[in-house]
Amino acid sequence: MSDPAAVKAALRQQRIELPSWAFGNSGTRFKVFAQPGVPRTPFEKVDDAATVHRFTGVAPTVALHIPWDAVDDYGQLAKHAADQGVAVGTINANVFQDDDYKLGSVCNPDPRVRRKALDHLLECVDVMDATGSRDLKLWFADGTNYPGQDSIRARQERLAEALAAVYRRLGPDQRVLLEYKLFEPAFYSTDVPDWGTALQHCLALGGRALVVVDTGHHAPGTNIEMIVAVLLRAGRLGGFDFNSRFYADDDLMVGAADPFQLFRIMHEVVQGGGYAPEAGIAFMLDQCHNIEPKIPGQIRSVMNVQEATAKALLVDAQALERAQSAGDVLGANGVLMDAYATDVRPLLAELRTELGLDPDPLAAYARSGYGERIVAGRIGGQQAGWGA
Ligand code: RM4
Ligand code: MN
Repeated sequence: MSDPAAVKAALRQQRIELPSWAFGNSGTRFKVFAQPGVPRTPFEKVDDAATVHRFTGVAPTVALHIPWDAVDDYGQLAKHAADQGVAVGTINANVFQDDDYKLGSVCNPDPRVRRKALDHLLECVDVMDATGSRDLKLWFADGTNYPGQDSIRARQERLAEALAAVYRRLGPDQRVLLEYKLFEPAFYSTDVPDWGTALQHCLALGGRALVVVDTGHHAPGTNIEMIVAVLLRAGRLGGFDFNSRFYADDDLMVGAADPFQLFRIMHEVVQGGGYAPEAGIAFMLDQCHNIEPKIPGQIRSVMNVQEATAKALLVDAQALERAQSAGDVLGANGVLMDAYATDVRPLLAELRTELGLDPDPLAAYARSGYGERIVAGRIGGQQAGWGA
């Protein structure tokens, strides 16, 4: 698709999900730097997410993390979101922040701890019922630090058992997205370390179990777009957790470290038929803004995904196919690079104007005074954060 009008029409359809935790305080294991104006409640996180949507027009859902976003009445939170023009998206479970989980959650050798972890996952499905969420996203910090510490095989069995129990509990329109991560916090073995392990568990569960690719969760140099292509072909790509990393997982802004990689990933998504809304792929951000302001950080991230997507949509698929079948190595590479080298910012500015938005979301946000209002208004209470 090299026709700019068609590219704009496709970009209009794009939906990017924001993570509630991006608006809370975050940091490293060394220090969390608090920022003024940070939300104290899930309701205020939703307000910030809605603000990002107001200026970008393509981020109408916000993912929750339980218990960080636990509230008494999820229906009320969903209604608050709707009043702000957004909706609650994916529900993320958290079985990594309790003393009981020192040796793991659903893979823990102690059946009592496994039960507790499973109960939390099932409770997350209750939350989905109340919010109308489609997806449950599971990331497990489970693993071991020392060879021999626990049985790798037994831990896989325990994992399979817990996943099966969660899968049985899902409603007919609900899905489970299983996320993998190479290492950390476990330093020797991680129970879901890679897409192969995740896919194997998903295949055992059924068609509504899908793999989620967190772009920061791979070894340096991993060909992530290849993983995307393979999962898409298998019909098991559930979504993305977009972020960037320079070294290990660090949740920097998507497209900041390697915009070319993001383009290559989006190219595989587009070519593999994963871009259309019917493909059901969730394009989510999973980021933390430790040192930069959070709402502009999210706006920038949304824009980075849009830019990579626009370039991927600009690839002349027919010319690429012709060059590929003719064995024209340089020609095929040239088609891809032509799209990547295109400055898509004017096209995106045009699209925003057509959508009734300001062509420059960051400047418009800065002018809006929202940042100053939340600093002045959110006084007292306990700022949200993940409390490292
Ligand atoms: C994990 C993983 C999850 C996210 C948490 C906050 O590393 O990426 O997706 O829920 O961090
Ligand atoms: Mn993630």
